[in-house]
Formats: sequence, C-alpha cells, structure tokens
Amino acid sequence: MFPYPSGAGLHVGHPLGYTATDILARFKRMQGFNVLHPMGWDAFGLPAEQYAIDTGTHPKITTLRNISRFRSQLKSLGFSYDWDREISTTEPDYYKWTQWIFLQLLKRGLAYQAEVPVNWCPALGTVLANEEVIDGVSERGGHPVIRKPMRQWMLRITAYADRLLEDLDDLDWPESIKEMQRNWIGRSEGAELDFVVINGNSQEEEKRITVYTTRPDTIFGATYLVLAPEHPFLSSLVSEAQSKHVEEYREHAFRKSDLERTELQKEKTGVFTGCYAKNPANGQAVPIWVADYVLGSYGTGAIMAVPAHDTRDFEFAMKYTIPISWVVRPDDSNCGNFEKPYSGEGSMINSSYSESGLDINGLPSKEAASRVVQWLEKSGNGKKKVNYKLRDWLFARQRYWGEPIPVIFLDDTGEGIPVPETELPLTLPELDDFTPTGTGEPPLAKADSWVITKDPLSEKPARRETNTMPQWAGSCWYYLRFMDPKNSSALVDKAQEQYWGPVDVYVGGAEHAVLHLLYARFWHKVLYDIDAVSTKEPFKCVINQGIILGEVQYTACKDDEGNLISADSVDELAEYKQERIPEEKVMKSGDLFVLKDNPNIRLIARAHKMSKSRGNVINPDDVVLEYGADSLRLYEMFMGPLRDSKTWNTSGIDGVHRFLARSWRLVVGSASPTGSYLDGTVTVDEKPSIEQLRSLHRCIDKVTEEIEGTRFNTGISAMMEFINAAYKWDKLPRSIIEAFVLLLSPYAPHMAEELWSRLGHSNSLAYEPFPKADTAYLKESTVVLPVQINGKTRGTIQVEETCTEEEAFRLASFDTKLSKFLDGKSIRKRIYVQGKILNIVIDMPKKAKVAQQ
Ligand code: ANZ
Repeated sequence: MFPYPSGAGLHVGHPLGYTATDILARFKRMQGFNVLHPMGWDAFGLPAEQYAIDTGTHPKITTLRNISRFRSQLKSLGFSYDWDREISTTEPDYYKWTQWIFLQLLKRGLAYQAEVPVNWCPALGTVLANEEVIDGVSERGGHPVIRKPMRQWMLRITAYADRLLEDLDDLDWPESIKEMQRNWIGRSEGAELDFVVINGNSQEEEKRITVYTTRPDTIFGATYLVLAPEHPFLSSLVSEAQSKHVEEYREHAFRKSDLERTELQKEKTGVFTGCYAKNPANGQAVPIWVADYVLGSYGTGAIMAVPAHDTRDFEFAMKYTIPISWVVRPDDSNCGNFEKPYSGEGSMINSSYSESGLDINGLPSKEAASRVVQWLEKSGNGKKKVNYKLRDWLFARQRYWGEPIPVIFLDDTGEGIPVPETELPLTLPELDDFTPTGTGEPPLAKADSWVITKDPLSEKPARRETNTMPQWAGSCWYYLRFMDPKNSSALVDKAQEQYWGPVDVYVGGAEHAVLHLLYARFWHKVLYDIDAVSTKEPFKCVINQGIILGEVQYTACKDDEGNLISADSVDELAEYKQERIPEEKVMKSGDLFVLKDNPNIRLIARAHKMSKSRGNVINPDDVVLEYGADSLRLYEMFMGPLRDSKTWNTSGIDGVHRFLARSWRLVVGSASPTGSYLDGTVTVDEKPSIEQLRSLHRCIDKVTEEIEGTRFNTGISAMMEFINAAYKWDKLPRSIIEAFVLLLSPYAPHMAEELWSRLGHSNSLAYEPFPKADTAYLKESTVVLPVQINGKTRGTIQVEETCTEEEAFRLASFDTKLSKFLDGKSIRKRIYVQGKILNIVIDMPKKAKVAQQ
C-alpha cells in the first residue's frame, strides 16, 4: 500500500511492510520472475490543506516537499522499487484517469447527486469529516457541529453489494478482513410491510408506513411503530399537540452521529407523534413514536417495535409504558412471560387473528416468518426484502486539495453535464486563499475564472462543480496505473494489465481492511464490467503487517501520599496516580517486573502505540544513521511474524547488527591492525566438505521456504545458525560463502552487494540466481556403522555420517552389545573409515593372563 506522504516523514511502521515486499521482490527476481515492485504517493488530503490555511504555503509545495523527503528516506532503505513507475495521485496525468473513472460511473448511473446530512460547523463555516468531529464538537476549536443536509455526490456501491460479498470467498486474504467486509456489507434478509396510518378520529387514511423487519414472525408482538427523526412522513403525521415536542426532538437528534444514536448502552429517548397505525396482523391501533435509535439511512427508516423480543424496543417500552406482548416461546420453556426480552427463536404464541386470516400459533419461528411473508405478499401488505448495512459512498468533499469533479451545471436549468472526456484532466485552479467560504461552499468556489465556464456543446453559461473527490478516490485504482504509468490514451493498456494483473501480494495495515479495500474492489468491478480490466478482483493475496508498538514503558503506582506501592495491591488502576520508572531501575523477577532497589514493588509494563505525546516515537532515520539500513530492515523482520503486533526494543537491533557484523567478518576477515579492512575475502577456492554443504543447503532450504511463506523472522534465524556453524570451520570455501551472501541479499542488500564485490564480482547480485537447495544434502544424515572387534563384526551403531572417530568409539563403548567385548580391555588400535566402518583391535585375554602372571 503506497503511503500518504505526511509532513512527519516515515515512521517505523512503513519499513515493516515495505521491507517484506522488498525481500519478496528481490527473491522472486533472483528466481527469474519478472517483478513489478512499485512506489507512489497517495498525496491528496486534508493535512496539506490545513497547513496551507495556517501558513499560506500552497498544498502543492508542501506535498512535493513531503514526497521528496519520503522518497529519499525510502531510497536510503534500499527498497528495489522501479522508480520509473513512480506515480502521485496529485499529478494531473494521474488524476485525469481518476476523473475518467468518475465519468464512467456517471454514465452508468453509479454516480448521482443527493441531499445528504453532513457535519456542518457554523462557527468554522465549513463541513467537517467524521474524524474531525469529536463528541459533537469540532476537533479544532471545540465548536458545536450539527448535521445538515447538503447536496452531495454519491457512488452507488450498494449496486455491487452482492458481488462484493460473494467474491470474497475465493480470495487469499486474512479471514478476519473478509469477515469485517462481510459485516460492513451486512446483508440481512427480512420483509418490508405496511402499517396503515389512522388519523386522530380513527378514520383510516391511505397513508402507509413501511417498516423493515428481520423478524416478520413477531408481527403480532408489534405494539408500537418508531420513525427515525429524519423520516420524510414525520411532519405530516404529527398531531398539533405533539408537534413542538417532535420538532425539538428532531433538532436534538440531528446533532448526534449515527454511532452515538445506535449505541446499545445509551438510554433510549423518543417522543410520541400523537398518531396511530393499524397492525395488519391483528388490526390493533399502535402508537407511532419518533426515536433516534432508529436510523433514517437503514431499511425504510421505520420499524415495527416488538418490545418482548428486541432489547432496544424493550428498554423503550419500559421507559414509556408501552404494552409488551410475548409472541415467541423459547423451546426450552413452557411459559410465555419473561422479565427480559427474548430475542432468540422458538415457537409462536398469541399469534392468530381470524379477521386477518393469519394464524401462526405453534409454528417454529423460521416457518412462521415465511408464512407471514406469504400472507403479506398475498394481501398486498408487504414483501420479502434483502437489506444491506452498506450505504452508498459519499463522494464529495468541500475541500480544495482533491481531484476536481468533472461536471458543470447550466446556469439556467441547473442541469449537471459531464465534462467531455477529451477535456480531461480538469486541473485544479491555482488558489491563494484556502480558507472555508463560510457558506458551506467549498474553497474552489472562490476561483471565479475557473468556476465560470460554458457548456462546450450549447455554449450556454455554466458553473463548475466546486466539490472535490475524497482522498479514497486516487487510491482506488493506483495499482493499475503502476502497470502502465505513462499511458496517455488509457488508464492502463489492456495487454499490460493482462500481463501484470491482478496484484499477487498486497501488503498493508489492517486499518484499511474495510474502506480502502472495499472501495478499490468496487471500482475494479466496475472497470471489469466496462472491459477496462480482465479480472474480477484487484488483489489476489492481502497480508496485514502488524502494528509496531513503542518500547515497553514501566510505571509504578502511587498512593495518596505519593509513596510507591506495588501494582498488585491496586484494584482499580485508574484511581491511582502512576509514575514512569526508567528501564535501568527495573528488574525482572520471574514473569514480573519489579523495582531493582525494592523488589516488593511490582511495576506495570506496557507497550503503547507510538505517539508524539508519549514520547515513544522511533525515527527510522536515526536507526539508519546509527546502525545502517540493513540493520533496520533485518530488525523489523526479526522482531516477530510479519502479521503480529510487535514491541520496539532498540537493544534488539544490536542483536541483528551483531549478526551482520559477524557475517561480514566471516567473509572479509577481521580489521587489519591499521583499522582498515582487507580487500577481498578470506575464502579459499577449495571443494567444500560434506558438513559444509549440509549446513549450507539446510540454510537455503529454510530461507527459501520461509520467504515463500512470508515468515521472514525464521528465515533470519536459519541464517544465524549457519553463521554460527561456519565460525567453527577452518576453511571457508568460496562456493559456500557466495551462496550464503546470495541468501542474505534480499534481507540486507547493501552489505550483500559489498561482499559480493569483494568476492570478486563486478556485477550486482540482484539478478544472480537464488541458490537452490540440493535435497541430497537435506536427507537424514545418520548411517548404520558396523563395528568390528579384532576383525569380527560384533554389532552396529547409528551415527551421523560426518561423525568423528572419537565420537564413534565413544558410542560403541556405550552400546550394551559391544561394551561387553570392550569393558576392561585395553585398546591397541582403532581403524575408522567415516560413514563405513569402525574397527577396534583389543589385547587378547591370553596375553592379559600372561601379563598378570
Ligand atoms: C421487528 C423485530 C423483532 C426486529 C425482533 C428485531 C427483533 P439487521 O439484522 O441489522 O438488519 N431495524 C430496522 N430498520 C432499522 C433502522 N432504520 N434503525 C434501527 N433499527 C432498525 O436488523 C434489522 C432489525 O433492526 C429489524 O428487525 C428492526 O427490528 C430493526 F424480535 O423488526 B426488527
């Protein structure tokens, strides 16, 4: 996943995923694959614009500055990117195609305009993104934020809900991400049914309220209806007496986010509308309420409330004394009344009414539900319905630093007309003042000469759309552009796309599990439908790198007087003040951490997310400066499995750094007395021994297997083992050492290249074939060795093929069968042929007797 080039530069999380793909890329390249390993910048977005508002520096300048910093930092880490393919989402050559995709969406009715509530901050005069609103006030300045309907562009991602769901099954993605996407899409099966509104005089009006329910079986238990505060019928329903209350309630509700409104723990609130509707199943008049726990954006924005079998409805009914009617009896119970709502399945009770002709008593819930749906369809009161949690995608931002939306509006009719494809890219106009307009209109509205335009066909006066696209847009399809970054006639040439696509391995943070990965899949499917790409899915395999947490921090608890107390004597940590304890004062005692000078005081040891305020941020530049890029790469890979969360530990870098230094000294030799290293190496051009070949091929086998399985940490362990073994050898055959250097090179390319050149090569090792493990050297290496005593085979021992004479003799003398021939005898001679035979000559008993005499 390409980065957002923030002003802060790289953090240590970036090199984690980037080293992983670099190792894979280098490895595959050496195996003869054609590898596309690209890098680019997701560079539109809010921070550059905010910086522009604060300092007057144009976002383009900030963005270019940040990009060049990121680029040089990434280059310092030796990532083998094809820099000729570098792209930035902010370049007109690139966003021309983002705009082109928008026009294709528009053509197919997948982009449309709607009035949608946005976070409007009257004091700042601007619309805020959800992340900029905290507890109903603006993050900057703490001003109240309200929800206000505004004209917006929407993308009809819901039209792809089923395909987005179904195609997940075949992807090699973490199951957790697939599950998150499934939940986000949130397919639910149920029914829509109508309740006819009864006016104040109980005369029926033909006004119907359609509700969505996943439990049509519980229809007899529906004792009231709830409309969402934004329900369009609401104002036409409310009785005069209730209208003021309802209006106040609505205004209050609009200040809350959907999340706040639907929180389960939250106390339910609502207002009676003064109006009733008829339950079609039992003909009863049920009150219609308005309550914010029902969302306007889901289902039909109205529910039939069944307090006996839904927790939220139950709480609401208890609070406002609305009747509760039990209609499902759990299978393991014979009574039908409960203290608490029962939301499970069971058999239906209290569920028949002769006038409506509906009788589901005694039926199991599932069967009852389908019977009710049949009855609804027959009586014209409702139908089966599938709903999705997934909402259409709000695709407009009231910002400057984004892709202009290529649409103009005719002055006279207001009709929206797409900008012709031949006029793309529609570039952002230069602007000096990025502050909000105060009316909710985006800053682009200030660029008069850009905004005022003409319809190219009719020449009628028109104005340009001044909303821009959200930051997600550019990152929805960038992986395609890497395949053909300079193409000016298509977003990607088909032959290129067929050759490279789909992406084989996509590595990035789990925070993109839903939005980015879902949006990209959606666009990809649209591109597939218009024959711009040849696959249904963009990313074959997704890997989430874990988060890197800051170094473990130790804290002690303090009592009211400020004395340090042991953490285990504290029940509620939050109540106690804590004090940071520096690492040198900490000692490990079993699994616990305690104070060195008072081991009775147990400390709390915790790793936190890196953040400026905690002061635990590690800057990769510092690590590179002190230890070198290869050490950083190796350390990040060695910290633990790629997918796990890991704790930073600077002393851990020493370990991998030592390994690299040992590898270096092994090949090059120690520093000469003058301090300068020897040129060349200490290897010899001799044939390796069996033992050396075994060590090497075991290492090759393991490193290969672990890279292929993206278990980079255990690959490093295998190389460490090899180095330990190699230090014991008298001679270092060049062929063995060269192979090892090649194995190391995807991980530590800088050092490996240097060693490679000292080994006498003038070309880079990047395209040398990756060593292949010879299975002959991997086989179990023990042999059954016959043991002869004075020329007679007396037994066998099982030994390593490379076993020494001393070791073979030792094993023979411990063998019960052989030992009886050897015990107490003096050994005259041993003849040992490695891997073949051990011959022992002992003094004969006769001679021993003579000697005794
Ligand atoms: C009656 C009922 C009885 C319900 C029962 C549940 C249990 P999912 O699975 O999420 O689709 N609902 C419908 N629209 C809603 C809205 N706009 N805001 C809040 N809640 C809404 O859940 C669907 C259920 O959530 C629906 O089924 C409805 O309550 C409620 F024993 O209808 B049910």
